[in-house]
Amino acid sequence: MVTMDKKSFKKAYVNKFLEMHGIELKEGTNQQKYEALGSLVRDYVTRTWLRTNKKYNKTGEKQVYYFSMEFLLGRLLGDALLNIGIRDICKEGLAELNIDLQELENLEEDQGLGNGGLGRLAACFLDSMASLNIPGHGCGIRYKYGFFEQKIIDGKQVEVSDDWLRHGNVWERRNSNKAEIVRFGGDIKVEERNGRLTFVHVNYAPVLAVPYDTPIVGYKNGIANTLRLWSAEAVSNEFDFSSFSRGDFLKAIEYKNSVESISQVLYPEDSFYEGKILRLKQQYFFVSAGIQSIIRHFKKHGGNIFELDDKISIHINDTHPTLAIPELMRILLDEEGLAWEDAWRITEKTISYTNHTILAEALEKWPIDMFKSLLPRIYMIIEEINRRYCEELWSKFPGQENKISRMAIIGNGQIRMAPLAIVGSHSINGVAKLHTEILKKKEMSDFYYLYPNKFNNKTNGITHRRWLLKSNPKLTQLLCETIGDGFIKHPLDLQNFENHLNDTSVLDRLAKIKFENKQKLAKIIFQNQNISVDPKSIFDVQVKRIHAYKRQTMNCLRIMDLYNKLIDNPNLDIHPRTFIFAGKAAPGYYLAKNTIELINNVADKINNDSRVNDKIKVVFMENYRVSLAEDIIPGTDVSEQISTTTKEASGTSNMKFMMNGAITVATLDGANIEIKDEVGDDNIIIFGLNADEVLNYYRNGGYSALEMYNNDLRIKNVLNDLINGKYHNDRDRFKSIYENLITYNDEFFVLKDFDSYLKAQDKIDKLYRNKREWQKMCGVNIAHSGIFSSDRTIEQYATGIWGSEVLYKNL
Ligand code: 26W
Repeated sequence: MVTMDKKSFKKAYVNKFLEMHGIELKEGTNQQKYEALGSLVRDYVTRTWLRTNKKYNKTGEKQVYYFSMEFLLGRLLGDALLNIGIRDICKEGLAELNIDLQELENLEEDQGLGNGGLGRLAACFLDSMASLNIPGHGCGIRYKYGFFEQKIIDGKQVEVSDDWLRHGNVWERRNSNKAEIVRFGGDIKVEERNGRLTFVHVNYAPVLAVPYDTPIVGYKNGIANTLRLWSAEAVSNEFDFSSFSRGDFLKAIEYKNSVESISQVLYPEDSFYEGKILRLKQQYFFVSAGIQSIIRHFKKHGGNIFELDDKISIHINDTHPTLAIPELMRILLDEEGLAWEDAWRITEKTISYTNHTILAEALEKWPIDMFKSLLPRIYMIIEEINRRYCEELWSKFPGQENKISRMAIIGNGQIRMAPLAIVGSHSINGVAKLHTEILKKKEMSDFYYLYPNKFNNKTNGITHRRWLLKSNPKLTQLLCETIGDGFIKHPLDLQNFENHLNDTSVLDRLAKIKFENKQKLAKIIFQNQNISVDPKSIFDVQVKRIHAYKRQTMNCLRIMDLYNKLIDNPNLDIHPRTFIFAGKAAPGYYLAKNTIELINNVADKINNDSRVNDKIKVVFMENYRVSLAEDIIPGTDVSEQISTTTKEASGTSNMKFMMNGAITVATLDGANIEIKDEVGDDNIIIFGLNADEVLNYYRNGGYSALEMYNNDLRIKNVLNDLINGKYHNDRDRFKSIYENLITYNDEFFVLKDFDSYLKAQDKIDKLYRNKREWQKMCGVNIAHSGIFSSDRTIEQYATGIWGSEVLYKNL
């Protein structure tokens, strides 16, 4: 926490501006003003950062390293100001200089180095670790281009590269002196040295991994942890390797380009695995650099390698960083000279793994040939891990050949990352109760039988600092006035808000705050999309990645149905609604892109039909990202969490919405179940098939989409509308959606759940008209959202998986 007053802040800011830009403040552009502010705040943070690192080195506390291919941080300025405790001073001080803080904050590029839930979870976790005094650091890739920027042109998604570094990045510090070399390709020579077989890597292509460090500031606790992102560079020319010494210029350029491509761009797929060699290179690149630097630092400060697992935890975010296991083995065996058994024991105790999806198509497996030539030594180690593990399997399951080949790490010409992650970690967790149960009973049941004690649940969470304090200051103010500010450090205290829900003046204020947030959102919608929407209408929102299992299609079909009903009966008695969508589709995912186009065409048709315009409007907001989510969520009335049951591992936007007082319409999937358990049946609208029913259909069949079509006129009409030219002159335009539902028998039960979804929406309509009851429901949701703070989640990881001392209780 930084202590200062407004006057000294102003002085420091004016000086900083002058120093940086060499002109007077009043002559500067907003961009320059933002840069000066960022730089000043960075200076404040730097002192804290230094102190924190000193403290960690001195106390020798256990360090946690969170390895992730993705960190979806969003903007950092606002959060940093909040966490160091000078946001108000800064806001007021700038105002006196005629500068609007919010305007400067809006100039910051989102740090969008992630796809969706998994990447944002990593960012929330970093914030919670720092705020709970846990020495926990991120390790990932500094992609030159983050998640693509989405433009909507003629209703279609167009991808534009995200050049997020073009104005520089005030938060990062390049640490060339801490670079590591990562080795690709080459051969392994086996030699005997002092009676021991040693493995020497020769003829490899070296890649220089340069770390860029960003401080992660804890909430008013004087802690700044580190997010270390690695950038790939060519090693300098002095490096001796044979092809270059002949002065082969083109080869040298080729080498440089191929090296730099490693950290060039984030893969925009978040549910579908493709065996791309570049992705494998990315994975090994950051994992190897990260582990090498951890061990180097550990030894530099006198660590005993046999005590590594007491002093260090390495957590892998899904299977993407699984090569941490063989890489740590490599270092312990080849560089530290440990025996296999010792190295294995230490590795398993150091590493833990979270699974984030049960979608089979997301499971990573690499072709052996490709893997072996890229990472020859790592391949040898995986082979040996697999050999020993299969021996264990043979002795536990004699004669069960099928089972063993199913569970093996290597099989069918591929290396399977999930089995490797399970075998090499001491803990495997799912991200919500149902998800963990499905892992244990179904997806990973063979492994659960083998290692029952490794499996556990850690229901996801979100940082209430960003998703409530920062994004919804008015609601935060109301909460502070009614229940005090204790909930900021102890989010479970939000429960006390429930005691105020019979106070009509509190409910009035709650309603007023929601309305003002909706006005603000309406303004943004108008600015960005040029559509005017009425803040008095129900804001009904589905924002997330576009995917068949998330069922944006079902949402769109019910809007089409409602439109039909309104045309048939202009007096239909409904409260006006604004349907808001946002989300990106993977560039190669045709069906998802087609869904975006459908939504936009439906929006166009409806928004231009004066017969229905006082009742419904549809908006697709371009370029969904963290900063847009911060604008949308506080202004939402209805949160759509409508995935096919069993498919959404947890969901995290569901938690953000409830924390901001939206009512959830949900299937009993992922963390929706836990939200329902918290708020009670009366404060959430549940619909659709349950998990047993879905699993039963998948196992035994018996579902016919065509039957649904033939027996329900509403379904027949909206499906026909997909192909009769109503929403596009080209009748084939939305055929893929139609065929998915009818010809391919609706894998995600859109039609099966349709009726119950419509009923859920009718219920919302009725509830919303009873203003007082609605406000109370919102209040109950807010009051019960504390358990979904990522502080709770991180405390459970710390005590249940990492074994790190949790000191925050003593704060
Ligand atoms: C190999 C390509 C790929 C890349 C990323 C496959 C799968 C992923 C992620 C596991 C997808 C993801 O983001 N999963 C989401 O993780 C969130 C955080 O736990 C959950 O809340 C979401 O339910 C889950 O879909």
